[in-house]
Amino acid sequence: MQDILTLLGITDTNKGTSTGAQWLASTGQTITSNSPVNGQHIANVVVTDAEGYEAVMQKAGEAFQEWRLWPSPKRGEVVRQVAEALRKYKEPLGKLVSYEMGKSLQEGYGEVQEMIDICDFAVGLSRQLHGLTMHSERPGHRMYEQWHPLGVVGIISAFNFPVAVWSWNAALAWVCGDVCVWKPSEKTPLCAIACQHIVAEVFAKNNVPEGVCNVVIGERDLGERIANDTRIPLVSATGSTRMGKAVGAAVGARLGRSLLELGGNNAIIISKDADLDMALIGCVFGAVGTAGQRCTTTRRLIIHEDVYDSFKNKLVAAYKQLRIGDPLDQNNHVGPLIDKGAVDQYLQSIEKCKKEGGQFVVEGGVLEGSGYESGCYVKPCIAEAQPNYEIVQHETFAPILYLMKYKTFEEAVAIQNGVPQGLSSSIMTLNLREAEQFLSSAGSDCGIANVNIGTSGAEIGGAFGGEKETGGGRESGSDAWRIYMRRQTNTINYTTSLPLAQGIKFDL
Ligand code: UN1
Repeated sequence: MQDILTLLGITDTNKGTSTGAQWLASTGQTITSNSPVNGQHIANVVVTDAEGYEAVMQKAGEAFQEWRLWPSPKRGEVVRQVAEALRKYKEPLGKLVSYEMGKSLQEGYGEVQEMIDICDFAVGLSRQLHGLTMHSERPGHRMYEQWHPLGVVGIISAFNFPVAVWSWNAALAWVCGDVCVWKPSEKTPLCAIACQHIVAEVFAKNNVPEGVCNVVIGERDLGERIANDTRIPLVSATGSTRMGKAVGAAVGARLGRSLLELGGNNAIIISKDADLDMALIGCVFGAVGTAGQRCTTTRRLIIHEDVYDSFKNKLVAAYKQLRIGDPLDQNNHVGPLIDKGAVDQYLQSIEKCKKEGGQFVVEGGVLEGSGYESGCYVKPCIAEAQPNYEIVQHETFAPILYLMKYKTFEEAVAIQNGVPQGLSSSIMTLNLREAEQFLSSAGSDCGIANVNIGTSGAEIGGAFGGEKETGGGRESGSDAWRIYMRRQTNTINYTTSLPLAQGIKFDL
């Protein structure tokens, strides 16, 4: 790992405040990054202090004045080169993601692939930041709309996707002409430092002004600073609903924009008309992939009574096959949770579920002994539960799967929608009527609704995000770029008189 850290510009103690090529000295305390893989200390990072934050905001403001004037295809060309650099660094960066966050190596690489893909998407987008034209009600007038850069975008990202979610925001924001200030999770600061090195090299080669790509390191107070900063017109925040409510309230109080991507409580409906073998793969990967730490993780299965027992037995058998251990070893399916705090939450949720009457058909527990020294490895588990249990209504960021039974399709949809969150949802069925009803306005209330695939692993080309307590934000593909720009409506009069709209007469 040491050679990878060196290659990615990481030392024993890293400065955590950067405007691009420059790393600013801060006097703040340091935070420590430990690997959940083996519990070992990786490196320290100096926290951004108030002065460092001001220096970054100053630079970001200056950089925006210049960056907004670059033609967007030229900005796109720089982002194309960022994608090239990410291709070059895919292996070491993917390994660092796996080592610092604990997800499987394949998923670490997959995350870097998502970064490459969004950069490619953004390059094309840089020539397609289209506005509409309208017909004026007045003769000799033309109306159209333009999309202009917005300014400084604050990006607050979570530990579970320590690099991809930032890139979904940053790649789009950059082609839109914005500059970014990134506060990564304090649990995965080294991934951010590595990305900053990779991007800074590309930016410097292209004479991109210092301050287009900034990193600040800190905890909750730094997030609050960003949320309250009127110089930041858009704050994009990914994390818990609790965090999102605080960010949304602070940004809303100053009438800024926020893009919130918060908790999910994602369900798959297993119809009696499902291909159960295919459904099994989607459900197991959805529930245990990333050790249940995706916001799109499958947390609930709503199973038709006719196939309930047979599908439950298939699940139990599949869980017995799961190999839990070092995520860097490609033979393992499930790596560790992020830290011991997450392990505690997992244990508490299991207890709570039992207290409410849940029956575990696959028992949970913390693994001990050789290979599990970090204390962060837990067993994916399955409980039979009722939809109204408090714990079932709640997102626990761990591999706990709840099984529920249904009789009618309407009942299944009601259970699926009957939680505070609204991110991702799926139905497994070969019945066209059911599939279409699930996707209709009376079906799933989530931002993502799938048929015959699981709830996780969305592609970058679609808009990503969800409703209700998930926060309503959309990022990544489709037209998610619009939130990073300001819309301007323009009306031009090319006649020799000045007629007023709505037929109003005003003679002097
Ligand atoms: C997240 O967990 O915050 O759809 C993002 C997925 C990934 C992204 C998840 N592409 O599972």
